[in-house]
Amino acid sequence: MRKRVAVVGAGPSGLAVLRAFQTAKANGDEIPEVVCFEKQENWGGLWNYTWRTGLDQYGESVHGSMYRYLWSNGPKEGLEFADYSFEEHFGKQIASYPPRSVLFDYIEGRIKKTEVRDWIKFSTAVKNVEQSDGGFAVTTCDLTTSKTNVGYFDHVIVCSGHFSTPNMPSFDGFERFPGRILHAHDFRDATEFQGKDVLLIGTSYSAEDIGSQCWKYGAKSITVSHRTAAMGYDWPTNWEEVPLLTKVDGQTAYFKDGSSKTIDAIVLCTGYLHYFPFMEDKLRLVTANRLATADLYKGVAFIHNPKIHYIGMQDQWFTFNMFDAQAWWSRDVIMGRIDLPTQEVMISDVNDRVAREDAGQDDYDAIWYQGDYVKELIDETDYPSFDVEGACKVFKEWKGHKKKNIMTFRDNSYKSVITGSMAPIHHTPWKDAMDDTIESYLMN
Ligand code: FAD
Ligand code: NA7
Repeated sequence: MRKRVAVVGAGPSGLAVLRAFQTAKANGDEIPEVVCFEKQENWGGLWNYTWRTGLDQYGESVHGSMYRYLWSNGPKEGLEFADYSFEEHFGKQIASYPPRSVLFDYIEGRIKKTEVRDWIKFSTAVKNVEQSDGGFAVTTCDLTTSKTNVGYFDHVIVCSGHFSTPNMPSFDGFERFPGRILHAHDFRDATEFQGKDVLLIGTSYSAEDIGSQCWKYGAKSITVSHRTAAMGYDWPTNWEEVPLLTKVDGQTAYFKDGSSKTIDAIVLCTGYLHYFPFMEDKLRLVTANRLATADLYKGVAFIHNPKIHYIGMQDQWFTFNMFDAQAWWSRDVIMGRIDLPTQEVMISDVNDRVAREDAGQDDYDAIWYQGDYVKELIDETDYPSFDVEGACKVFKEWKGHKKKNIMTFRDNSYKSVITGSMAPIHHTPWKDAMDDTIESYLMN
């Protein structure tokens, strides 16, 4: 009997899994039957932009957290697929910080040329995964007909992402605040905040980029409130960093150092939860957003039932090529090319990864830690090896460019670690580039 594999989600991680199996098939190997369930109408995960927030037309929670005018927050040279370069896709080298639509085009370009779209059931949400007869019963709902179906699979690969379910703290006075309070997940268009005094809570990528978007599209002022430490960049003059919010009273926000500010809107850039309500309790990953996730052997196989794999559940420096490395490894475990050790060994692997991450001192250690992880997986599979060290160096340069000037870092370019060619400098500085269409971006 051919094995059956269920894949939850057709974002970059799910598509990496489909690509891994399709590559094996193209090499003449006999592969399992792979069925991918995707609750949206199209693939691409977060890169598949939606204007919707809250619930969708079927009453499902909206997955999308991306917004209009979003440009890559890291250089594309750090995420390039080793088996499909940007040059192969676009027919030329392109600048280093593509807008969302350009990256979406690249993601789907690799997979569009294959038969794998037929492996995906779109508008189909996975509602429940539970153990059954040594395998798994997977309950899905066809959202267009509301019909439920149960299928049986030998393996389930969870690729449902973890930047969709907001972490939503509350602060004193929120219930009476006269303006808008939203989470980064629901932020869609910075022009909404033109001429407004905006308060952001949080100091990571969402705060940095949503603040920058609001600044670029004409907010009157940006105030960023931190719990642990300020971001410390050399911000524009109408931008300030303040300690944690203590309360709001009417339109006045008060901070821990006793200072206050009049504000029009509050954006909670307070991160996301790993949320898998469709997994039965004993199969559900429970972890913080970190590089060494809890309970995943090699960052992929769930130690309490290693027939369940999770892809892309780490906090991310590396993205698309790390998902590929994980997908190839997962495929090879399922196809019997890689043997799993005893549970004891798997547990000690997880503990060792946690200890090594904890021993790191700073972001640079974190980048190299994740780079080493990507290398480790690639070495165990036939995913094309690439200069991971070079990608780490690109991330290091990127961090230097951000430190130098947070509003111009996207005007830099880097060398591809896949093809060795240098990216062009984009034709318009990011702060002046209001047109984020693919046509405009490719005009170099
Ligand atoms: P996702 O992209 O989240 O895809 C998961 C898929 O699973 C979705 O299509 C979803 O509909 C589907 N799904 C979920 N639940 C179910 C279910 N129950 N049934 C069926 N289908 C389901 N990374 C970068 O490399 N560069 C960037 O510039 C960058 N910017 C980002 C900006 C924002 C605002 C956010 C939130 C993230 C950003 N990321 C960026 C990181 C991003 O996580 C990855 O690039 C990538 O999208 C992760 O892919 P994924 O497939 O793991 O998850
Ligand atoms: P992150 O990277 O998880 O960061 C979350 C931020 O929110 C971080 O600065 C936290 O501060 C802060 N936070 C969390 N809870 C609170 C509370 N209760 N009060 C104040 N501050 C809080 O999430 P992002 O959304 O920025 O980034 C996720 C992905 O989206 C990323 O990959 C990007 O590419 C886009 P802390 O430092 O812990 O004090």
